[in-house]
Amino acid sequence: MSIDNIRNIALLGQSGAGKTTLSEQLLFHTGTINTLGELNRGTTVSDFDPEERELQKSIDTSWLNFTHHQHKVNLLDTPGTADFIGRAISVLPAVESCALVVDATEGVGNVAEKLFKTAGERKKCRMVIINKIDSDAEHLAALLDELQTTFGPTLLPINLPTADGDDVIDCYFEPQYDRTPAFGTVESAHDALIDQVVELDEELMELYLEQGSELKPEQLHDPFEKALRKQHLVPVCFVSARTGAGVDALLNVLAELMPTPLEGNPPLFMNYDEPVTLSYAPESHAIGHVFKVVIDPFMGRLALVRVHQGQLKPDSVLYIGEERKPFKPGHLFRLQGKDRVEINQADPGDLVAIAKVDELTFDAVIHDSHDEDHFHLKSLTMPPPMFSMAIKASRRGDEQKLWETLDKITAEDPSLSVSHKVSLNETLLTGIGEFHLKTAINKMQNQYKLVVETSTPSIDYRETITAAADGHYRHKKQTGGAGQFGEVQLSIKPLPRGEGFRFVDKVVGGAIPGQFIPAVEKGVRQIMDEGAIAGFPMQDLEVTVTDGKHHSVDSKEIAFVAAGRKAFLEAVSKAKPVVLEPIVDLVVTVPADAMGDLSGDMASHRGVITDTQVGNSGRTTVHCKSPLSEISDYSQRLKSITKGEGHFTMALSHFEPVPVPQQKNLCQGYRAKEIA
Ligand SMILES: Nc1nc2c(ncn2[C@@H]2O[C@H](COP(=O)(O)OP(=O)(O)O)[C@@H](O)[C@H]2O)c(=O)[nH]1
Ligand SMILES: [Mg+2]
Repeated sequence: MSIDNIRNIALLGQSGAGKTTLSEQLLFHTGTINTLGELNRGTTVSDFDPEERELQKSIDTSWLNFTHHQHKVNLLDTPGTADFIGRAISVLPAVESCALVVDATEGVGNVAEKLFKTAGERKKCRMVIINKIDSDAEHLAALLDELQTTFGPTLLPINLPTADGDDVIDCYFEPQYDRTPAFGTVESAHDALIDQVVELDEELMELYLEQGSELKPEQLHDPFEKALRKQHLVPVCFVSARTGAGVDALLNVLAELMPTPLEGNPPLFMNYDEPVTLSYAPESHAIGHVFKVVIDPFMGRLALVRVHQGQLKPDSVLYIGEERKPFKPGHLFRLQGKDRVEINQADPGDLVAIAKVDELTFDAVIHDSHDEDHFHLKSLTMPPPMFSMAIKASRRGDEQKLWETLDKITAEDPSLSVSHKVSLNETLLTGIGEFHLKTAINKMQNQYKLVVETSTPSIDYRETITAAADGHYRHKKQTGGAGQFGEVQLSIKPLPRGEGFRFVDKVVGGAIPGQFIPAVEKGVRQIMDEGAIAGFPMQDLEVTVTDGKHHSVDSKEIAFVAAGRKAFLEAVSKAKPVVLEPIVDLVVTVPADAMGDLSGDMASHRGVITDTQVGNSGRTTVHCKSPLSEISDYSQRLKSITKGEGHFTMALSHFEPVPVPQQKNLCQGYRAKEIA
């Protein structure tokens, strides 16, 4: 397949905008499938995963492909919920262009907005597809205005819907001047497009002034691509994925106007820290990038690769990054949803799947020469993970399986990760939101048949003191022959937040001999780690050893460790100790009419609103500070406040004392046994 015939396009958009339905229509209209699948029967090509069939929405990206006018289009149908945004962003390196699908009845949506802006930052050529014109043709003009306000005046229609929403009218290829669209005129839409395209090309501008609007699409092709590349133009199309209206016109736009791999902006490859330019000549060294890993519980692992340079063949000898050991793909596949078609080579610019190579992980670069050992793609800005859940196997003996399954689950999703908290012996699964984690756990249970128990993770509390105090302890033991003796006098005082721990030795005259001071510090540090009042690590205090006593025979290290611990515990008990809790900065985006409910909810969960910004399109961005312990269920709460329209991010801000009632709860049951 010649590179000029390849198009790689990601469909982005809010969940429910109609991406999956539209993908099905594109396959149907190109004769790739003979019948249209249905979402509510779970028969679409794209939403094939059992979880997707049950939820009736996409939770992962699928790769589909079709041919139109001899052009081969690889289409990536991505998910559009906040929890799965990572699975959409992570496939951007595979494509030149992104098409944002907008629901005409709902507007663009905040996840979609974020995705579209991310695509812009990643230098993708972009277009907008306004879907569902069958159900709302009246408000389309206002919607286009709103989109232009959000994304800029470079959004220009390439066709316009009819008033009944049954058809679209071409304004570019062969403008149908005699037809009347639902809004605007074909002529003004056509002229606005041409004006925009010729703006970047002086020669063409002159020609345009001579020829007027007689310029043919062929003359305009290269400047059109340039305008897309420079993000000077974002064409807009109208469709109904339900009725099929506008789908043929859209196919022409995708195949004829969206860029080939050569026409799009080049991939952001680096060699060490230096940007590199690739060559698309077929004889160049092969370079591919793993943009996605899919693991089927029965069929095993598949790595989806974008070929950026050279060719891949089943018997190519390939290296992964800096690895010395080569591998051969064995088989190469093209995917249509879950179906695999074996192919005998993958050409530059195309996508390909490689089966059963465990070492192929997301973002890996494969190549056939050591010259490219240090090639990597400029890293993506992924959404920050916000939620963790403690997880363990319910059945004894399943621990190994738990680790293997977690490994598979996280391989598929770059925004899921696993960590182990040694102090609490907890395995934590961390992701974007609650729904994200729950979907992963469902998959572990349903598809991998692993029974797991989950709990809300332990919050990372701390302890500190709020006053200065002294402590004293004499450790004396007489067991059989040898005795133990050590006596410690110390004082403690609070340090500013974030200062950690300081230990000062002010003992004079050898009251405690120098060699035993480290033993005193060791005792104090043990309590710093274990906690004095509630079992959490202590921070932000200074300990000064002021005096003590020793015994020439019975003084040993162990005696001073014990005396240090207990003198410190006594001092802490007098120094008004408190438990500190993590406070996070939350940034929440909600429809303006949800503001009242949002602030009520914040107030009842100890949250404080610090700033409010009213944005375009009726959305408001709210900055808040909230205790982490109060927002483990925030995605649920926000969903019910905003009917699913809200979206939030969070990051650690600082530590603050827990209010008195919670303080008592936390300290209950934890008894510093050693305080006499
Ligand atoms: N009226 C109407 N409904 C549509 C259209 N396209 C999709 N839908 C419906 O919108 C819902 C979401 O569609 P889906 O394809 O799953 O959206 P996705 O989340 O963007 O993939 C489904 O109920 C579809 O039947 C359309 O053109 N018109
Ligand atoms: Mg979908």
